Amino acid sequence: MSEIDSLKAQLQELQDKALALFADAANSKVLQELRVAYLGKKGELTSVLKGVGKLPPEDRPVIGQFVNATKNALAEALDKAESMLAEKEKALRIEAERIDVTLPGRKSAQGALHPVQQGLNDMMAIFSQMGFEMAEGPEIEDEFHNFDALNIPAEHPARANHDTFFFDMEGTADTKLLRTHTSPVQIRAMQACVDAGGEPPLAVVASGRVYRCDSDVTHSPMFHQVEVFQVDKDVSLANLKGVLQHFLSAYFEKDVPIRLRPHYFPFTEPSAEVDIGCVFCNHKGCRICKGSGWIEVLGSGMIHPNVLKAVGIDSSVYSGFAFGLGVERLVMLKHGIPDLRLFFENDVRFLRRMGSSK
Ligand code: 2NL
Repeated sequence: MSEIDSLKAQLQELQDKALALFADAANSKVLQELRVAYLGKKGELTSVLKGVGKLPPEDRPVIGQFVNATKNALAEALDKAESMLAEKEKALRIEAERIDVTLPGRKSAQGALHPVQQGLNDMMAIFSQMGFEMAEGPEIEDEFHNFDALNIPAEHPARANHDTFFFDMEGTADTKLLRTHTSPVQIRAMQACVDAGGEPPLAVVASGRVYRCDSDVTHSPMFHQVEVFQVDKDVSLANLKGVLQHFLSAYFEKDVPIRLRPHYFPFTEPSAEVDIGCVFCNHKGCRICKGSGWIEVLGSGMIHPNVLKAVGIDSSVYSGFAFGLGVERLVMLKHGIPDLRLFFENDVRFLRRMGSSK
């Protein structure tokens, strides 16, 4: 075979092999490698071209045309295969990235207020609606606001160390303590009114954490109180009972019977404990109310003249009632919660069961 025919055959063979490989290329990366292998500087076509030099000069243009045709055929086939692969790869990528917009969304967990906070908010809303102004005060108090102003003298058992958390304050005259009730907030509210040159009528509801050095099944060292007072001319025990009747029926969401039982508090005179008809047996008598049909819910009374005196309100002109309640106790009664400790363990099963979106 002549030199030129052999070269033509080589070129034809190269083209046939290349076109088959291009058509089979699995992806654009393989195709790119094939482009380099055939059309690159050190590629197959270049090595065939080296044979051209050995041809007689008159044959060179003929084979030159043939080489160009092969080169064009390869380039064209590569471009075609490349765009086909690009199409295919794009289609695959779009399919892989497809989002099913009909799938249901992922729900995020919804929190809820702690049952004590919920109860506290409900109670505050009721008093707020009745016209009582809301007040807050410090949890770290002094002896005057927590005790003296409330007619609790130094020798009173409520002041004994076993009930109160005192701060260890070396070389300081003013003893600090954690408030044992929300009453000092009320004292501060009365003082603020007098200091501003004002005078009653005053109607205030205070709430917050209180602390007692006491811990067992029915007592927590920290609990919550809501406390209410009203001072004006001619405020009577009848006003107290009316406010209590409305509040307790609103909170328990039914017409609960109430009764006032004589009691003693240093800061009120007369004082009374307040019972509601037992919510467990509907006032009939059961194990929980010990057969009486009544359950104690809070303490109350007419503000002692010494308390009004301590804040500078004239007790010969003004009188007032006051009452205080334990939030945990009322929430337990409303929801039939059997154990105070459930409020502080933060077991999510309990919290979820009690949870509301309020
Ligand atoms: C209870 C009893 C009570 C008061 C709190 C009060 C406040 C002032 C003056 C007079 Cl500034 N009294 N508060 C009165 C009676 C009872 O709480 O057992 N709470 C859990």
